[in-house]
Amino acid sequence: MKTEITTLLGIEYPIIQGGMAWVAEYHLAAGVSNAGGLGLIGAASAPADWVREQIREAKKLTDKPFGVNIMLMSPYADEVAKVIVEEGVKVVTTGAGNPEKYMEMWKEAGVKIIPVVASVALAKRMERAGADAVVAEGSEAGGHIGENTTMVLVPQIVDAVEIPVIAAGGIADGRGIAAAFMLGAKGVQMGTHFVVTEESQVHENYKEKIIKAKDIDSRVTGRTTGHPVRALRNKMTKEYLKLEKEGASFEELELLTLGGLRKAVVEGDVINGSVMAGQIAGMVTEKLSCKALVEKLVKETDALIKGAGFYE
Ligand code: TUI
Repeated sequence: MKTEITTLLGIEYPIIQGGMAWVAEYHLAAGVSNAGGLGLIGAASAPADWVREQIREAKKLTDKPFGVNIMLMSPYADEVAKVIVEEGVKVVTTGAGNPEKYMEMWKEAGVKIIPVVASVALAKRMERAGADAVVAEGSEAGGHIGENTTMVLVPQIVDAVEIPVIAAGGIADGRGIAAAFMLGAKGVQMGTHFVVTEESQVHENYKEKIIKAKDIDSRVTGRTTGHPVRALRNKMTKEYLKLEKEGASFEELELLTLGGLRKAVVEGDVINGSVMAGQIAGMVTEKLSCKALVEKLVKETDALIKGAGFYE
């Protein structure tokens, strides 16, 4: 499965693990990198010293490349951007904003830069600013999302830029990966399925909630506040959406979600917490090791890409 992405990153398979807030810590990142993909540590809203420690722990578990995802709304983004350079991290991905102000510093340090984008305009801007690749994330994804689905976003971004495109949102098996390749992507980023791997440190309740989820269990809160977030439906999303319909204030809504992800991931409160997951949760039914999952994905994709003809 050699593509421009495996060559760019020095990895075996073009499968990247999403930099999920609270979820993407060093055990998971190292597990994915050791399996031949690219693991990511999600800096989320954590202080720079936490991120530094995570990077050092990951290095103890893997000698393969791994990356760090910076959530650009974080109050610590400036400091985390520097830690990436100081600790010699090979790859950075960014989310929820425009990373332009850090790109020169990262380029000088030889860090590969892969912004996550949800629009053609930002993809083009990132290419002009010197990005090595982009992740085109469709609205099937979990967490903070854009407007377009993966199916329409990926080919439009592929046509708009020269740099390789990585597809994200709604991918959890070989069929999704093969489909992404058909749309012109050179790699994929997956989050939800990696949440339920053995290496993932999230609370068992969170994993169970994903495994039990059906196709219709996904909700998007915050469309009215300009911060749309996809999560599995529960008491919190129900109350949130009711309040949103009634025209509640930004402050009132924030109060419901504040710390909600931590509550779900760490405490296992999947009733009042925010169980961020992609729409594909309905298809995630088993807990595997990172290695077993990556091997399964590669086998399934290979069979479809190299397999017998499609037509009868
Ligand atoms: O960033 C994500 N997904 C996330 S971040 C996150 S942390 C959070 N927690 C609670 C509430 C809100 C966030 C959870 N999930 N994905 C990458 C992504 N980036 N999706 C969409 C975007 C995006 C959106 C707008 C990127 C840039 C942008 O505008 C850039 C600009 O300023 O032009």
